This record gives sequence, C-alpha cells and structure tokens, in this order.
Amino acid sequence: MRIDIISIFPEYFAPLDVSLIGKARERGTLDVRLHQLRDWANDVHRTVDDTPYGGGPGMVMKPEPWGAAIDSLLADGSPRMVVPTPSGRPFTQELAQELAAEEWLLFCCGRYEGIDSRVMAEYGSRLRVDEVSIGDYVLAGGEVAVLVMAEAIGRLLPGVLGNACSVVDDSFAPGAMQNLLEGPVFTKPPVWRSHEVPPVLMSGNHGKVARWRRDEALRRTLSVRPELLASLDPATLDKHDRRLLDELSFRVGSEDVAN
Ligand code: J9T
Repeated sequence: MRIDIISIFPEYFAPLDVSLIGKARERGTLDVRLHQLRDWANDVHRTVDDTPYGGGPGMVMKPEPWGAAIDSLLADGSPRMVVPTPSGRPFTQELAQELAAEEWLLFCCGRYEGIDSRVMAEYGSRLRVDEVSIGDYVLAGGEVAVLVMAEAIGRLLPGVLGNACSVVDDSFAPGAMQNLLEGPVFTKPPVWRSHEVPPVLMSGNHGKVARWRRDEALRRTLSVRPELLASLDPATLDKHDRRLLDELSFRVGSEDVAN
C-alpha cells in the first residue's frame, strides 16, 4: 500500500519510522511519502492560510497550495483521499478495514480552522474523498489523527502483524466477539502483590475459559459502553448471556433466543 501525507508539519510523522509500521515500511509492504504543503505556496512567506469569509475566529487554509500539492500527486493516478476533521464521518474498525483494502491513500492534514471547502468539492468530483473524525474532540491539527488512522490501517495489511489471529480477535473486528469489549487479560506470575489470576484461566478447561471470557466481556461492555450492548443484535446472545445480563439488570431488546 502507498500512503501520501500532505502537512505543514511532516516531522510529526517520525513515529511511522518505528514499530510495526516502521518494519512494514522497511520491508516495502507500506510506502509512506511525506509532503510539505508550504512547498506549493506561491509567495516568499510560503503562506498557506488566510482569514475566513463571513468572519469569525482563526484562519482557514487557502485552496491554491492544496490544489497544487494534490495535482502534483495525481500524475501517478487516483488515490483515495482522506481529510481528518472533527466534523467528518466516524473512523471505525469497519472504515479501517475498508481503507486497508485500498492500494493508495492520500491524507490531507488541515491546521487552523480547516481547509477551504472547495478543495474537497474539487477533488470529490474526481476521487473518492472522505472527511473523517477519530472521535468527539478537537485537535490542533489533523496530523495526530492521521497517525491514529495509519496505525489502525497499517496493522491490518497482510504480513504486518506477527499473529494473524490478533487481528480477528480485536474488540471491534466484525466477527469475533461482535461489538463487545474485551475483558481483562493476565500473564505470569499467578500471584502478583497478592492479586491472583482467576483460577478458571489456569484450569485448562477451554469451554469454561471461553464462557468466563464472554461473561467478562459482557460485564465490561455494560459497565463502560452500555450503548454498544444496546445496539447488539439480540439473536447473538445465548441463554447464558441473557442470564448474566438479567442478573446485571440489563434489559435485552428482543425475546428471540439463540441456542
Ligand atoms: C484538526 O483536526 C482535528 O481536530 C480532528 C481530526 C480528526 N478527528 C478529530 N476528532 C479531530
């Protein structure tokens, strides 16, 4: 996969040199190319922003440097363009999987109050363009959001993760424990500062372990993300799940019981 990133702070992306993503780049699985937006500014001060039409605080990124920067890349073909912004569609594991299947991604990092909307309109008629938010909070710029997305996408590329199973087992990967958060995990020693590992995990009884893990996933999800439980397809809950949720006073939506 090729990933191009246009930013006024390309040095923000130093973390992409290390860890799994860094190794994928060394192997050639991932080809990351950083671009300085100011290289396409047309004045001596390399200006990339200006005051907003209609008034208001802050500055807006001018369209011309963006147009020149993006046009220079389109000589190579048609990437899928992603613009991080708090007003975008949510970045989810599903979108990460969709983007991981693309051959070429272009991330455009806005600073200040955002990029002049005509840039997204212009390229939206030629490329697939998504404005994407990584959560309901505001950042100083899109750079950190791109790091988040690049890591979520990069680890899904074939051969990037050591263990292919760790991808399917993710809390949000469609399939595994669908829409449930993962419960607690433990490793050796069996007792640490008088905290014991739950004995069931050392019992060797795989059925009991699986049931315990599912119970813990249900408890945790109810405790910290109750809206995920509420959105769960009731047909995916078996009678054990229902008994546990009943004990925890959670009302399951439908009466259709699986198993
Ligand atoms: C400037 O960009 C942001 O503040 C941003 C980008 C993506 N997601 C967010 N939640 C914020």
